[in-house]
Amino acid sequence: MKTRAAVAFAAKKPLEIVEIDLEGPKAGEVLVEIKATGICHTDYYTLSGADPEGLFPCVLGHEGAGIVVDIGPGVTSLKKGDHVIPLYTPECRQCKSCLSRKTNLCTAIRATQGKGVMPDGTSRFKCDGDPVLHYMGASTFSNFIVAPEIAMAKIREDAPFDKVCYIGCGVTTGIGAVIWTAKAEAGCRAIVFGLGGIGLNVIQGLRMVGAEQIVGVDINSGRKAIAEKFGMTHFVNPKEVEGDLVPYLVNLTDGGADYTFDATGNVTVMRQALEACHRGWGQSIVIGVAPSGAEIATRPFQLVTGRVWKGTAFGGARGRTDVPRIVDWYMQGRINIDDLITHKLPLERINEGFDLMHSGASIRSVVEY
Ligand code: NAD
Ligand code: AHE
Ligand code: ZN
Repeated sequence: MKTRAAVAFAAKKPLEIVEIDLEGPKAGEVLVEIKATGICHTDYYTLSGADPEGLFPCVLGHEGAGIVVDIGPGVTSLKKGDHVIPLYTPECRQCKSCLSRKTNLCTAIRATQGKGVMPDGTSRFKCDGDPVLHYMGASTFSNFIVAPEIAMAKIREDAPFDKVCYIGCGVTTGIGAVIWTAKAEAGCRAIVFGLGGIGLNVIQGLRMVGAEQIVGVDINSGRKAIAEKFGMTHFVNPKEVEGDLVPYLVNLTDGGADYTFDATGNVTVMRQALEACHRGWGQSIVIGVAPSGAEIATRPFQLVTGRVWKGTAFGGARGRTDVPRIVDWYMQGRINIDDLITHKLPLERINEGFDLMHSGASIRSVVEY
């Protein structure tokens, strides 16, 4: 069949809207009509050439929602008509990682997913007869996709696609980093570095668990009002702090935060986030994806004296289990997604979504098909 997609033909080039060919689902795969997709910073990271796994040509996009329109042989967990959110972190429930209960990083299809192909080693997309690669097992910048059934969360049918698509990455990553990775508790003090599409969801996760102090740090003071709406109690613009940022934050949090979160992808900020943790127990959670080759540093003394450095992918969420629950939280009014979706675009204008992100004008742009 044909599908309309925004194709990344090369790094650093605008996406091109073209009609490409999509082969039907093979064993264990499903065909999904994507109804809406969010534009995440990670899509730009790959397009910019900073991702060591970045391959071209490919169909980017990893934050979407849609409807199953066909199933391949052997598919048992989904049927035509099911509403789904594609998962770049699948959940096979059988691999060593899934069975360990210690991580959400399912390994069942990671090797082929990282090469931009389906588990049989081939791509379902073609343009003028040449293969076009998948991205993060999702490729939600295409109106139709094929993906393994273990990489689909089945969700309730009354959930609006143009809102819950954001649960496919940003919402789950931010809230999950608080509740599953940090396991932050009521009454804690926390600092969130970067108040964008991820950091604002960290803030709402902290409010959900009952954090007492939620400090937001961003070089864009335009983020203060929206962050306050989501639960931030104190705002800090590093450019307006006299002297070093870390002692300022340690003082503001009465000796350092119980939990800090990097949602910038900047390794200097990651160090500040670790060092702003409380001596003895503070935990710093790395969410941001740093450019290829970047490294983190600190004095080992920071760890010797009890600070903990951790990272999180997809907020530690087990997609098929946890994503439908987060959709329920949205439908019950327990989390706010609507106010973070600042822009809606048709596929033809998808490149504007990246411009809006870089200028700081948008939190999340969503493309509706
Ligand atoms: P975004 O561009 O919407 O937001 C980033 C924010 O950080 C902006 O508000 C910006 O002003 C702020 N910022 C930039 N430099 C700063 C600095 N030096 N100090 C303080 N604030 C600074 O991006 P996003 O969509 O929120 O994504 C944030 C990061 O998280 C990206 O690196 C993205 O790739 C990554 N990410 C990781 C996961 C995961 O599973 N680990 C999932 C999604 C996104
Ligand atoms: N391909 C990059 C890594 C990018 C990365 O860390 N991706 C996160 C999700 S970001 C979503 O917006 C992730 O889940 N990583 C776990 C995994 O297995 O990829 C690189 O540096 O190679
Ligand atoms: Zn993302």
